[in-house]
Amino acid sequence: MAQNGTTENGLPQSPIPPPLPQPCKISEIKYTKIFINNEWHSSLKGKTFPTFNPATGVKICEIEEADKADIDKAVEAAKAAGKRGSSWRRMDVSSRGRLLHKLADLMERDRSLLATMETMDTGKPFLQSFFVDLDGSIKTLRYYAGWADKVHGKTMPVDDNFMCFTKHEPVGVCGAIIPWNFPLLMFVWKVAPALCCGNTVVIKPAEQTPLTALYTGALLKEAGFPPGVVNIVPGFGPTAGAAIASHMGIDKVAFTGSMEVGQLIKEAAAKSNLKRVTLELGGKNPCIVFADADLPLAVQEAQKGAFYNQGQCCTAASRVFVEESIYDDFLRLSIESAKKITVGDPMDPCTSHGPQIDRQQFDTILELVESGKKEGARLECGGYAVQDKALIIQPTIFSDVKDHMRLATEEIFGPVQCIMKFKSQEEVIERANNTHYGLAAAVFTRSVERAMRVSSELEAGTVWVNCYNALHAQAPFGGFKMSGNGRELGEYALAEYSEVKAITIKLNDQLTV
Ligand code: NAD
Ligand code: NW8
Repeated sequence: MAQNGTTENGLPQSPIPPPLPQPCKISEIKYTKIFINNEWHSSLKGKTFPTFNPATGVKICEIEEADKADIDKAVEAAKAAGKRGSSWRRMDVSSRGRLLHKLADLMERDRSLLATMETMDTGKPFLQSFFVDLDGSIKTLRYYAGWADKVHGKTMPVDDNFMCFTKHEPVGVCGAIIPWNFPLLMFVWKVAPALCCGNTVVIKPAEQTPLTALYTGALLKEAGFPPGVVNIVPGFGPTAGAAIASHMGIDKVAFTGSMEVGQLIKEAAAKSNLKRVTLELGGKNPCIVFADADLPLAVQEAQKGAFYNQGQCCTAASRVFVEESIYDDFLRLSIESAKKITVGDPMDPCTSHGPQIDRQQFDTILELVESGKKEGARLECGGYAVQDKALIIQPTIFSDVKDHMRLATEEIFGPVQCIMKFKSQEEVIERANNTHYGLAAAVFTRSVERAMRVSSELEAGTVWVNCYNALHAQAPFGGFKMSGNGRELGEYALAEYSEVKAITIKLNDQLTV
């Protein structure tokens, strides 16, 4: 809604606010099998694995488990769907765009259902699933739908006797391996640009969160994508994931997840067929608050940055540097605000903070909290699990965090905000950049000049000024340094999903007048 009593299209705003979206009643999960060639397949080995609701610990359903042989089958389907002469290959480019728009329409139609399913599988608050994950997914699909007929080559002036131009062609079969923190959004970030450029896809959702990806399989079929264009292979990393990374029939792999696994993926790609690799591997993102910042805004945004999605964001603001003169005020306001966060049942519209994804992540986070206490950081609030509420960790703030502590060097992936003090601009830039990561950073200041200077000097793929987690389908997203290779979203992602072919034609001099 625009302000001043009008909606975005200029019509008067209704005095009654629209009702909040409600979760759906899901009595049964319909899509639990491996999706190949627009059909649902059982696992060749006959294995299944359970997926749990992290808010209740209750098993939701069993999922057919893909292993190497199932991946082979999916790759064959993807290859056939993308081969010369196939309907997908011959489809005119604007129809490709229409199919992506159709998929976005179907996601809009089933938005409440998908948001409910996402919340069941991840534990993220329902309204966040509805307004962030679904909104981002639909916008990303529409953004790439628009690009489908606009991926141009160039004409190069060489010499008079040649005609030289480039064509952007699909890479071929694109593998994708995605994490559990934004299951549907990450699915779309990989699949939408891949399809926009005419590729076919074999994608593995995370073992913790396969539900919305599989549901989207049914929507892809309903939208009219030809069989084999997208194949969805739920399974585990060391089996199904590793089979994708080392597959001789896969031409490119896109991965989002941990740095350790990112290294394995690149190694497997190198040792198999040198497939193209794009990686998004998280960060230890600095958030710098200068004394001239709008303090309440900085407190609020830094906090959102630290705790959004229970801190399970590759972009999490996990190192907050605050200028000395406002440090005490910043800390006090942050603590007051963190204590007000409503923790609890993610299906409840009042909840803004739910459980961590699983017991393993929960234990790792609490172990890092313990390390912080031992290493001498000051625990200001939270720091423990919420009584009787499985897997929920109270939003946690540490002050007096020092650069060498594990809290300040390791990715926590939990609701832990680490607050540190700085004295000068030069010092804080040096400290902010002193990490192997380089995904995102933020600066809070009222000075345009300082914002320009500091954002230029920070080593990060994204820098937010006076905001946090401001992601858009139009803007490229990805890491400097060990946070990754390549970019997702925006026009830049198209380059990761196309091969450039240079065609040079010799012109016959005899025919010139
Ligand atoms: P992970 O890297 O193990 O998992 C991500 C994906 O990779 C999943 O689909 C998984 O099945 C797959 N995978 C795992 N091992 C694989 C292998 N050997 N070959 C191919 N694929 C493999 O991440 P995790 O164990 O779920 O989480 C551990 C840590 O990773 C977190 O604490 C966090 O620090 C980081 N993480 C980062 C992101 C991100 O968005 N960058 C997302 C999730 C986790
Ligand atoms: C694509 C994504 C978004 C969007 C909005 C708000 C908060 C957090 C995230 C986010 C198109 C349009 C909007 C977020 C999403 C993914 C990661 C980290 C943060 N995305 N958002 Cl990895």
